[in-house]
Amino acid sequence: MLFIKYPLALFVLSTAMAGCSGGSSDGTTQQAGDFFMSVNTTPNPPEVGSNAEVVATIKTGDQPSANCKVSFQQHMPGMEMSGDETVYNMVQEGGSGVYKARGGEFSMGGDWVLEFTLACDGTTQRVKFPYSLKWPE
Ligand SMILES: [Cu+2]
Repeated sequence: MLFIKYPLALFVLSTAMAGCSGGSSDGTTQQAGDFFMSVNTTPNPPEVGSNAEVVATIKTGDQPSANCKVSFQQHMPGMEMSGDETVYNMVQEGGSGVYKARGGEFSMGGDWVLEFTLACDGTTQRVKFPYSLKWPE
C-alpha cells in the first residue's frame, strides 16, 4: 500500500541511489488524516551548501490526491535562521498528486525539517519530515 510508483525515471534513479546511502529520510511516508504523504528530495539526502528539489506524492488510499494546495517551509529546529519564514509553493503535474518545488539552501550541517502545509478538500494539516545533514568532509 505504501509503495509509490514514480512517473519519472529521475525519481526511480534517486530512489535507487538512496537505497545505497542508507539515509533515513528517503521516500518516507507519513499519514495525515486520510492522506498519505511521501517525500523525496534530489539530491537525497540534501547536501549542505545547495538546495534540493522536493517532490511530495500524496494519496488517499490508492488514489492520487489531486485537490491539494501544498507548500513547505524549511528550517533548523531550535535555531533562528534567515529563510525560516519563506514559503515554497509546490506545483502539481496535472492531476498526478505529485507536487514539486525547489527549496532554499541548506546552509549548515545538522538537523533540518521540511514542514509541509497540506490543504486538501477543505482540511489543512501540517506534516514534518526531518533530515539530518552531514557537513561536507
Ligand atoms: Cu542553523
